[in-house]
Amino acid sequence: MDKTTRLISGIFNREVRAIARAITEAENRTPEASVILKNVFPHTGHALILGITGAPGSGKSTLVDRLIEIYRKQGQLVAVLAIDPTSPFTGGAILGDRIRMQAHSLDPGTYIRSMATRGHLGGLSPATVDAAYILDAARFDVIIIETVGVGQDEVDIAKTADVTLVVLVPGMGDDIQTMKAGIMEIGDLFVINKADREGVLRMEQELHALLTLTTRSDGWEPKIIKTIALQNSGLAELYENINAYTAFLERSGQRKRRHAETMNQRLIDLLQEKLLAGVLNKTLQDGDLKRYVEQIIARERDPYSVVDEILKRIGL
Ligand SMILES: Nc1nc2c(ncn2[C@@H]2O[C@H](COP(=O)(O)OP(=O)(O)O)[C@@H](O)[C@H]2O)c(=O)[nH]1
Ligand SMILES: [Mg+2]
Repeated sequence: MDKTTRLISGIFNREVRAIARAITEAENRTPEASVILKNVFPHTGHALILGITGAPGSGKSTLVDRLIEIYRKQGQLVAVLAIDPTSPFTGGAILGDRIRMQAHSLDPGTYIRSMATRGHLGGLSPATVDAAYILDAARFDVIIIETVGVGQDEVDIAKTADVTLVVLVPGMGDDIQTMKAGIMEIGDLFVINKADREGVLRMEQELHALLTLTTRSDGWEPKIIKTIALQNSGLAELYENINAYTAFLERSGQRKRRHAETMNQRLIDLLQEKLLAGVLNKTLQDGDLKRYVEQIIARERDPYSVVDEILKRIGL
């Protein structure tokens, strides 16, 4: 058996080292990752993918911690992918998450991994989706993806997850105003965490007013759940509402529809990634891009003809 084949069977046997190694390969976009994912993909589609997004410090990790407890009590296997926008090695938040989740990390029924974002481009890195497939194939029942809700990430998470929780805290009225437009389609459930703080009622009213402004195309009415994650309060209600939403997804046929959308997006993302890498590899030498940029700045050339010229070289 070669190395990659061993790694693949390690994933199916839920070996932590094999899983960790495979996710690293995916992050590095290696040829091995491609082999692993091709073998793993047919065994996916069983896990519940739970997205949780919100501002830094809103209590996402604390909520995740509580949710792990609930799912583990039901005998479910839980994996967490924590996406940190800063460096995964220097981010203080991640260190805090690690310490908090340490108790769980000793439990073989949970797997916790932090991952970097795509960097300046923002959004979920393609490796995050790959990691979710690897964990799904390892037969984790629930995969929780925690992302910081800044711009593109929260839109991406809604496209990837079966259920998306948007976490807010009292006193964030201005923030929901700016989220206004997309908020309904992004959040399936809205969590007002830190409900021990002042301004909960006002927050709830503002959010409720926003949610009643529009109706969702799937007919689901997003619920608002108040929690105090620190005191484990409201978590049972959150869990019940997650179940109510997944039941709705099945009943209404929306799960199938969303799955089709997700796969469509996945195909486009992969194609985009491979095409760009292919074009850059095949047609450009070191320094070419920089030279083009200089010519464009000097108005000797325009970006439109440069792109046409590059594509022509590969027959497009
Ligand atoms: N007062 C209060 N503090 C909380 C609550 N939930 C979490 N926190 C605290 O808020 C801080 C940030 O929590 P964390 O889970 O790391 O937030 P994240 O950045 O969204 O993952 C931590 O100090 C938590 O202990 C809550 O319900 N009430
Ligand atoms: Mg966190």
